[in-house]
Amino acid sequence: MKARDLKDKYIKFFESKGHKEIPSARLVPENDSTTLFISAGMHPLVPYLLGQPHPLGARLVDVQKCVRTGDIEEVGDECHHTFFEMLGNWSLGDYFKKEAIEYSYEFLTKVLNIDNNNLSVTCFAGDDDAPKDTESAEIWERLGIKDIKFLPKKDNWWGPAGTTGPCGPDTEMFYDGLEIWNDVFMQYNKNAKGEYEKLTRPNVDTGMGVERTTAVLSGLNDDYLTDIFQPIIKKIEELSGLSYVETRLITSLQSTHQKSMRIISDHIRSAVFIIADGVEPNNKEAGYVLRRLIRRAIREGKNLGMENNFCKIVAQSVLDNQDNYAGIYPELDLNKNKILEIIENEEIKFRKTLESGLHEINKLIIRNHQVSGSEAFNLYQSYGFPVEMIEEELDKNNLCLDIDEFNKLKTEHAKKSKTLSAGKFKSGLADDSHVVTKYHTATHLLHAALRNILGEQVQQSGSNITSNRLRFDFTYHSALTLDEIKKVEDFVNDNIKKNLPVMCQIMPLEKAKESGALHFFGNKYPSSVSVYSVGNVESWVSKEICTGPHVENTGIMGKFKIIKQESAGSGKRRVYAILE
Ligand code: ALA
Repeated sequence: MKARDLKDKYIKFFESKGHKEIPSARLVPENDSTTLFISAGMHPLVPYLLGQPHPLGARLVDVQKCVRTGDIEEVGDECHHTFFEMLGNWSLGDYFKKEAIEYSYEFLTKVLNIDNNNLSVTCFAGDDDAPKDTESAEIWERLGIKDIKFLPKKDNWWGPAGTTGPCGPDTEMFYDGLEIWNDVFMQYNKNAKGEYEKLTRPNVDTGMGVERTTAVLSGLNDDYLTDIFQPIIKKIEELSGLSYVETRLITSLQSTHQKSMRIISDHIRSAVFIIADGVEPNNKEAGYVLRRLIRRAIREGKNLGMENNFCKIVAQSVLDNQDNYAGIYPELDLNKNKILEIIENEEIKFRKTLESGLHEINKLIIRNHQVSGSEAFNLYQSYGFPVEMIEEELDKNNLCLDIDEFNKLKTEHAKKSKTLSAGKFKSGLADDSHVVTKYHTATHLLHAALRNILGEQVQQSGSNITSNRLRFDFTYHSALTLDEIKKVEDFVNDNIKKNLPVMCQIMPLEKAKESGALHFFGNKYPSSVSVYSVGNVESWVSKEICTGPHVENTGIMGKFKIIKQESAGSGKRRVYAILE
């Protein structure tokens, strides 16, 4: 089966059950600092799962781009990926267990024609927080599923996506023992104290991984043999002169080659999608993940003897997979030149880094006849120099690295960053929602102020909010003068003092655009959108297509102050601002 068929069938099936299709959200969460990437279909829908009405109603369906980097070290086997697509259907307080399970069953057996006997399911076994999910099991039983297991929270409970938020027991579906789908019954909200409060309006959230399910349905035990990855693998075979499936080779060598090809195709595909959503390689957060993905791909290329620049060519094969992506992700086509250029430049840069790293290693070898674990960690940390290559260099000189010391430092460092990112998670939308909400409205006023003072060429190109500050990127050619900064601040503060109402209207996309509501150029929006206006609907100060949430009146926002400005790349500026 082709991945595209699965996606089309899924969307069509749920449309026939009254669901509205929504476009995939960008991979980088907007106005949400809780995570670097969208990691599940429900993730962009959190405000709606918590009760905000969705402009398209209570039944939604989509295919959502996701990135999970927690599993990055696992990539290389048959079924792990950093980027993947997730199919999902949602009931926002509409249907619950009975319909959700019946829809899943009907789709699997009637649309995908899976034999009942090849299906098995698991349900939640119950614990102190929530009871055993006998209801789901009974529904499955009535439908004729014989293999039903009850498993504890670690297996049959999903969410919250962060530390707090909607979550609940789930029921998972397996085809010949392989998991293909998960129906989550979001009945609880985990609060900051770690308690599970019952939601007044329970939701259904489901997730089906496109890569895994396409493979399983095609009778393949390797996701990389599907039409999603084969064009990329073919390109790597061509570039390396090696075969993905090579029967003449001894098994271990073949599997090393396969592993490298999988890592390259996974990582470059991720890089393509991440760049398409506006991220550039750098040493921080999402940009750093992107950098690591490209670098890891280059390192794996070395295992296949690919010493010349290849990432751009592999990236092109992802962009060329029109069968799979055309029409769903317009951002790929819109940004194709930029994507290829960024990937190529990053590769050139990294190859230079490798050269200077090698030089550094050889200097250490000549001087000290050794590279210590901490020197190796420094090279790894500051140059991004792969430790395997340090080991290889030492090996050439009959030396060997104290890998235990290196690993100890790496683990300590990872622990530190984990604590940092857990802190980051805590400061996000989920926990400090009212502070973040104020910053969100401040972002709209700032956007309006910049356009008012600097001119309409100013366009938002990104934003990020924590509970301590907002960051706003926009198109503009030069640094703001002190006078301009003062004027922008005054504009925002005047409108805060006026205690203006913030109104939300739901309208067709075309009408929203006609009404002058600002929106991201190139974003794919649903046919009906919510438009937030600050001021009166007739004489607004700011009007933007946006998912919210926002304050009801500007008066409660406090005093707005710009604390820093810097360049955000060519033709782009970045300002940081706080509310005091
Ligand atoms: N949110 C659920 C998942 O990611 C459906 O598996």
